[in-house]
Amino acid sequence: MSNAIKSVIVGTAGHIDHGKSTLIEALTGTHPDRLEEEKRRGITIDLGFAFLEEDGVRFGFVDVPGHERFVKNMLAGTSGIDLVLLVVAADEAIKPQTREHFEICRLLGVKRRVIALTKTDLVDRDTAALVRLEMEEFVKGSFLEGAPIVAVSAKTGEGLAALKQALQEQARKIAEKQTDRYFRLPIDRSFAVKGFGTVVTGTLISGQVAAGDEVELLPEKKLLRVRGVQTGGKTVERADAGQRTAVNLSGIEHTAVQRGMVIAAPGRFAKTRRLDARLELLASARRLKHRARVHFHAGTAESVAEVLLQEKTELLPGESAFVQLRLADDVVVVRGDRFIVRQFSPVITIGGGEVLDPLARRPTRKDSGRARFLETMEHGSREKILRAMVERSILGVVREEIVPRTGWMEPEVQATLQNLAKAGSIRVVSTEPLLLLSEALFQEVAKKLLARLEAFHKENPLLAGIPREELRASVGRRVRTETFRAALEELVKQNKVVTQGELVRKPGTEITLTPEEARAKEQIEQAFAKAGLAVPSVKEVLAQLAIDSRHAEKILQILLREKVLVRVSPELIFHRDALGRLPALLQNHKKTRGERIGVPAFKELTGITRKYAIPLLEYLDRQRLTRRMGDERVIL
Ligand SMILES: Nc1nc2c(ncn2[C@@H]2O[C@H](COP(=O)(O)OP(=O)(O)OP(=O)(O)O)[C@@H](O)[C@H]2O)c(=O)[nH]1
Ligand SMILES: [Mg+2]
Repeated sequence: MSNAIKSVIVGTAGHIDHGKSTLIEALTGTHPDRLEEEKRRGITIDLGFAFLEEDGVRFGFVDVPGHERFVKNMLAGTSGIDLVLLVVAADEAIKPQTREHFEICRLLGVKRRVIALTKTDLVDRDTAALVRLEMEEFVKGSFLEGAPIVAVSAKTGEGLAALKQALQEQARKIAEKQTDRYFRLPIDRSFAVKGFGTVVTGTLISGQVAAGDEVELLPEKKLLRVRGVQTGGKTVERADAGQRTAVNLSGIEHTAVQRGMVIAAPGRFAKTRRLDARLELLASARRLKHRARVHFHAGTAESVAEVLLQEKTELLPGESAFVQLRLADDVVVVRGDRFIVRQFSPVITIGGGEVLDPLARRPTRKDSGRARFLETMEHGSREKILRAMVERSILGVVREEIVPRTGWMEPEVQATLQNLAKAGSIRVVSTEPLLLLSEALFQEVAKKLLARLEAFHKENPLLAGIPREELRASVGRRVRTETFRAALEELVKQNKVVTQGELVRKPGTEITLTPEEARAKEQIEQAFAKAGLAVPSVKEVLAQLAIDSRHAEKILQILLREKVLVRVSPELIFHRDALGRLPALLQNHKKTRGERIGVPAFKELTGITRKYAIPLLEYLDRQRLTRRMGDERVIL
């Protein structure tokens, strides 16, 4: 389906006034400065855009400001570029933002590059040659080494053809973008167009977007409809990764959308304020202390961040380390995204790196496996990464977190999962919804259940088994219900456990009552059944039995567990049938005599004395069949 035209995003870089915008105009015919203030002051403040289509390549230019105060705008434009056009004026050579922009492009992982030595009409040949040498020296050993250095003059047009040629050559080396990833577009502008409504623009960094699509605005988590799509100023059916893209959105005011937000495939990305990353500190930076505050930039977003170091109190210039970044604002990033950090004050670029886990957990002193985990996130295979994620999760990993944390597609998740499950290292606790737990942890839960059950049988030799809910509660909240259920099922499969209705027991522990015990059980039940609501005292009932009191007490417990008898107060026990008649009695009273009922009326209704009436009413309050109001009850 892909047409023959290749889309390439070129970002300018370089010191203020070195001729970036003028050069873009000379190349494309469009002056990228748009704002009134930019025209008045003769400097670029915010991002500008221009297009050039030549020899099967559609260049989308993102022109950035060189002014040191607007580096943050530069950063929003530079993320997502394929190729950097570093502009150096021949009459000024290397200046501070030449260096800063160079470092930013390096840290963002920009691979393709062209250096334009511009304003050559202002210098003589020797000077131009000298600046060229200086540039060669400057880029030595860096990602820019070997970059074509093209001498140009936007004024005379000299060198422009050679520059276009150099851009073409670099463009040829850029791999086709993968359009089959989930759609993601970091927004750099939002405005209203008469008759269309809200339009957002940005560099489409992955996937595709077409008119009619439903997209999610993040971090707001708002679903929106795409009304139309443009690339390079033309309306298109669909925009692909690697294109400058304008998306017309319905269902939202343009003022509600800002630079830094993202539109993306619904449900595939997550916002975060805590991420684990590899951070490289520039050699030119000051040492960075644990918990230092910095400015964080990723995609078109920025936030203040706190840098948490691991087992270190500071990071030295030129060093790199695993860090956790705690952000003041929500951002949307996935594993592998690059970011830049700038010193809090004065604001200068001090480093950057790569996101390893966008949904990181709070670091703790005890967490000794964190470094190994991050190494896996950095370099590991998909299988190793998923396994490491699962192994570090006590509650288990759910589907909703896998895609946002890894950026994988659903089929990739599936394939990885199958390989791992086959290897037996992780347990698919449930598939709908997906829940993954480490096999070791799963076995631990099963072992715990078994131990708990054994203890129960030991303590309650006369009870048939432990109610499921009680067993569930005994393993605590750190075990999800799905895990409990799966572990129990596993134990049943292994014939280590038997379930019987709501009861769980060990096989071979069926309690068989002796004939005397069975008779005693019968007698107890009968005694309470016959008494109705005017129940006898427990002691009285047990005293009449032919078995000893310890046994009698146990049998009473069985009846209570089986819910044949119900304990209403410490002294009073009722048969469930007697209690079962109460709701109907109360409702009848409500219908004929109103919703309020006092103690005397309740005694009359049930034919019992005050001794029973008060505990019973309190029981009914607890059961939410009545509610106390002063001396009376309201029947609910
Ligand atoms: N003589 C000469 N002047 C140039 C050339 N290129 C740019 N200029 C002039 O240099 C000044 C700055 O050019 P811009 O293109 O605005 O510089 P910039 O790098 O975009 O500046 P910022 O965006 O503010 O960083 C303008 O007055 C241009 O006319 C050139 O090749 N020759
Ligand atoms: Mg400019």
